[in-house]
Amino acid sequence: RAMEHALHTADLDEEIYVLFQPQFDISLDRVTGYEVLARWRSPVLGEVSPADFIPMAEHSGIVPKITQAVVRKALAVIDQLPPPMRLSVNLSAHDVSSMTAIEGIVSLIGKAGTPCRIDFEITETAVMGDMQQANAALLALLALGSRIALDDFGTGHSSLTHVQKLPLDRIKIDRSFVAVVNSDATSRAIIKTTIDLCRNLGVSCVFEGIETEEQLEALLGLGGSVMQGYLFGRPMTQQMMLEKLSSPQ
Ligand code: G
Ligand code: G
Ligand code: MN
Ligand code: NA
Repeated sequence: RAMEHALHTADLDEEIYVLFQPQFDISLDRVTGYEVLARWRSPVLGEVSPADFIPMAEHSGIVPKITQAVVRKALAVIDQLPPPMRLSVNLSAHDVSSMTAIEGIVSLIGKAGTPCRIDFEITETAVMGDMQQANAALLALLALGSRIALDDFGTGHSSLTHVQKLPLDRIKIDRSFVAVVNSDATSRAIIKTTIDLCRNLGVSCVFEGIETEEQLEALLGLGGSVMQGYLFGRPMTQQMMLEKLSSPQ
């Protein structure tokens, strides 16, 4: 209740801030983009985890406002990233369940004018309600030049219908599979099959939550190429991201 009230009265542009986590392409041997991760620093409640406030925001319908604040922050930094580097923003169910919410995002990106280097991540759970509407929403983003990733793949309400019907550029294999890649043969088989699926579809396959060299080696052995996780970089501030980019390794 207190959280809901604090969120509804929050100055979102002020209280929501974002961190950036690198995505490393093995075959290109460089960081090709960053996932943009929302954080909330409430003057009343202090730091609130997105694991707490995103579901609440989703439930109370305020999530499109948060998403738009995050998109504005991504647009404010994108020009400082050397092309072809891109940023990737997470979407929730409400962002794609009405054209009004999607038009808010489209308008922000349209106003920025420059060739679009903002991508989006959507979970299977978020598109479940009305797949046709979600599809139309994603097509509107695609028309801007954004790319769409299917996030947390393999968890929640997985269905190959999503892969079949949605206009995807990448699939992000959930970190729960990565975590056990060296101890669970079933997860390894699922990863291998998903890599093959991505290859056959011509979409890229991103691994999340890589924390150890052992996990990385196993994924490379299975043919993985785009990696995200603490081993490659924790979510970092804009300042840290830009400093790393300007300092030679
Ligand atoms: O950053 P962290 O791992 O703590 O995020 C926890 C969850 O919150 C993840 O599922 C992540 O996708 C989600 N999340 C982070 N930022 C955003 C955001 O801007 N919008 C939405 N919808 N979800 C986000
Ligand atoms: O649901 P989504 O994939 O968008 O969530 C991304 C979340 O995963 C972020 O909250 C981020 O902080 C978290 N994360 C990123 N890398 C790692 C990692 O290597 N290990 C763990 N445990 N979490 C990670
Ligand atoms: Mn994500
Ligand atoms: Na994910």
